[in-house]
Amino acid sequence: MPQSALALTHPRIARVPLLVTLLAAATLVPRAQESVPAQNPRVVTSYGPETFVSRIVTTNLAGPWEVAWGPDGFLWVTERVGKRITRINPADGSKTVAITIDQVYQTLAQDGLLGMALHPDLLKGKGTDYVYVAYTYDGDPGSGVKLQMKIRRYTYDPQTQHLSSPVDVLAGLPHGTDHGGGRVVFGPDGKLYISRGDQGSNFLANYCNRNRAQDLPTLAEVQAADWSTYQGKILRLNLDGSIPRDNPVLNGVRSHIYSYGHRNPQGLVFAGRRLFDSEHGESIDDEVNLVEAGGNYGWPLIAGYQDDQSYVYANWSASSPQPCASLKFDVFNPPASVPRQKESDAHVANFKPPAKTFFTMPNTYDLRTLGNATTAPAGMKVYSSPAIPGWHDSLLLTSMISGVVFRMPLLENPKSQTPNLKSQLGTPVAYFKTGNRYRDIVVAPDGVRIFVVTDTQGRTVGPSGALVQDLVNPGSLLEFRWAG
Ligand SMILES: [Ca+2]
Ligand SMILES: [Ca+2]
Ligand SMILES: [Ca+2]
Repeated sequence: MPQSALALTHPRIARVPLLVTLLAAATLVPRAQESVPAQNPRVVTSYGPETFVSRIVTTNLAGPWEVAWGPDGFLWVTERVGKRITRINPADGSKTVAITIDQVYQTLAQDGLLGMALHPDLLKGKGTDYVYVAYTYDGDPGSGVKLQMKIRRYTYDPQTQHLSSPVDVLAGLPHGTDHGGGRVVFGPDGKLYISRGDQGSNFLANYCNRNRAQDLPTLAEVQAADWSTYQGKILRLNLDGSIPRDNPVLNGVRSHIYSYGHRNPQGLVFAGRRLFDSEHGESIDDEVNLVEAGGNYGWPLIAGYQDDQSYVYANWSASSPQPCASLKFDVFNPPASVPRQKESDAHVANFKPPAKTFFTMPNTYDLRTLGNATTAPAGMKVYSSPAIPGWHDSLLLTSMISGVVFRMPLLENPKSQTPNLKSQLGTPVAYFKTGNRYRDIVVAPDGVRIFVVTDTQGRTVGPSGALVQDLVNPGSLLEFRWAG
């Protein structure tokens, strides 16, 4: 679900304690391709068997976007709209602001202070008490506004409990009015990985902007530090912002680009040495991908699998002879002047199909009456604790539209030559249903407590299965404690 299309609601303070979730055992069952689906799969109807007790840790967070478990036992949260990094005591919900970043420019649904990665040696006395953030800023020094993104490093002082000493790692990254990606993770190789959205190009208000998710930079662009092709990409950087010498060479050029053909990757996480992203589809096919160096993830030529189901690429910016600007955008019925291309006619070198989709639907699925078959995936973390039986080595994925967390077991690929590189995902099992949009998730070291942060506004599946705008716990940090 495109966030730019979401209607606004007034955030309000949560006032109802969450209920104990006692839910029946079942899993999501893929639908047969031949049948005509009668309902939207974003409405989850079955859940995992475990019992969790939930509570509100704190509320009144201004757009919490990233939540990390700090080495100090606090939950570190970025507030997208609040432009600050807040440390929250999980025991009592008390908040300490580590920094407010005044340079953050925020006016829309997908800009502001976004991702954050804590250095693995934070507070280990090694002189690397670093925190990396991604945020949008105004790159135009004059009166105009040029929306751009940067990656910045701060240093944490445990005495003052403040972040200071900013160092810009990489600035001048393109950012548009939609589909911003924005996750930052620290790789096991000591590199930073950044997810970048396609800026919503070829869609909604940006329908006449050519989608650049397939574009790769020239050598001259890289030498000129022109990062304009960094849309719909996963980037890989050295900690000083330079281009790693072992980044993939794409179209003859090495750049920060690690993989491409992404739409709006809002989740990014390492499971051991394997990198996964989650990204929003258009009307169907939200994806979770195993992200590999040099991989092309297909967008906008291919949505989900290369299967010609419920998606045809329509390139609005190439409309001829009628110029795109003279047309009215209609995702279901592009005019004849807009070139269309079937997925099976796309020749995509090194195409990587998704590891999992939410949801691949047959052409018989009626998008007009049943709505987008998407779940709006966001933050991901790996569950690596032995605490909850059967959960060890699972990927946890937050959903905004379905208002659940999906758990997918990480599985060995039986064809893999290398053991212990679990790169396949088992059947998703849903948990934690509330009338909220879950933006990000983290697991406490005890493996018993799982925390999620919620959006302040937007739509989610309500009790009747219809979408509602009245979120139950907007802008909150919620705890789900395993109870057996
Ligand atoms: Ca300006
Ligand atoms: Ca894809
Ligand atoms: Ca497809």
